[in-house]
Amino acid sequence: LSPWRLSVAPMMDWTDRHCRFFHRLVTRHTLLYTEMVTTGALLHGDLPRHLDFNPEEHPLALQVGGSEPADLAQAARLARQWGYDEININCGCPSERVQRGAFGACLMAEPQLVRDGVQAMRDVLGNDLPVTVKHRIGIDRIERYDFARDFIGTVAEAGCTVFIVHARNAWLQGLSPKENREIPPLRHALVHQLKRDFPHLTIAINGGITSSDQVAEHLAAVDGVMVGRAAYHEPVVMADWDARFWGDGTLPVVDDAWRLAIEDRMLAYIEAEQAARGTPFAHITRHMLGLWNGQPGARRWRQVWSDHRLKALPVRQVAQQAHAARCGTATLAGA
Ligand code: FMN
Repeated sequence: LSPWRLSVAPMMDWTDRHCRFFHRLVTRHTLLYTEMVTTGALLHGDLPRHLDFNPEEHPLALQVGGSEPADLAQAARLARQWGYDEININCGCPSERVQRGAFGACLMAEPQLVRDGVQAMRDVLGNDLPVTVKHRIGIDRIERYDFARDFIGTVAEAGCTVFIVHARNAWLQGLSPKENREIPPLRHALVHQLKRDFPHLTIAINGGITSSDQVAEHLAAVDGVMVGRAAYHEPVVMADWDARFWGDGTLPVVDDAWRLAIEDRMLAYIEAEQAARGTPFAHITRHMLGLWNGQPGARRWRQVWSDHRLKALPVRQVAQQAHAARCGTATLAGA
């Protein structure tokens, strides 16, 4: 099976190492991505802070934001040194901050520069780890199919064989990045067409995919599916992925015991993190708030975890309070 068959999208501020550890408990095989790390941060910043991860997180791809081939080459060296399984270039982010750095989605206007960046990274890496590109179907009002097709064609000249395509134009002006995740409309069919035109390349689709049935439909047309917000907000969406898409195990029964087992492993992880690094539990539990969604009392459970008055308590005590609240047996939180 292609490693890109199914993945969780890179999401700034969301898919940090704690979030990835949590997702890994739900799906053993799905490819996970880091948040975007800029080449500037990798050249001048605190490397362990940006790059460290838990070995459990594999398979794991590092996403970088940058455009200078020499800087991207250095990022590639670091990705290999740190033990990542893939390095991915962000050619899809429309934020103004990213545009000032001249990378992200505006790179789609400069396919030769992306090609040169990929080449520089591949010169460093050889076959040690793949260099992949995540991009949009177009920028601003450019809606021609040729634009995306020619972008891929040019970047593939440097030996990039994996393209993850967010099926929506990036608007470099007039929308916030958040708005640009809903506007303009998705065009999934365009990504399916890219696969038909590049049968030898790995083409993964991204954008607005929210259920396993939708994943299955897209896999009939492309090589892979990347899911972002749905995986984050409703982690239970990923519960059947190992069995259904990776051929591992039987479909789990997603009941209270299933949720409690994952939660229990997270509590052990939180205790270890607190002991090793003093990490406040809320930095970790904030990624788990969707775990009980759809169950009675889920909102009350979330409220306890978000209650700042409880932040000094031992984490297992907070967990108990959260479940007492969920089951309606609690008195006042913090009491
Ligand atoms: N895309 C990137 O390529 N790099 C990022 O760092 C990144 N950060 C994001 C942060 C947030 C909070 C969200 C919601 C999205 C981000 N994205 C980023 C875009 C997602 O990777 C994905 O392309 C987009 O959300 C569409 O997929 P979805 O509809 O499945 O969420």
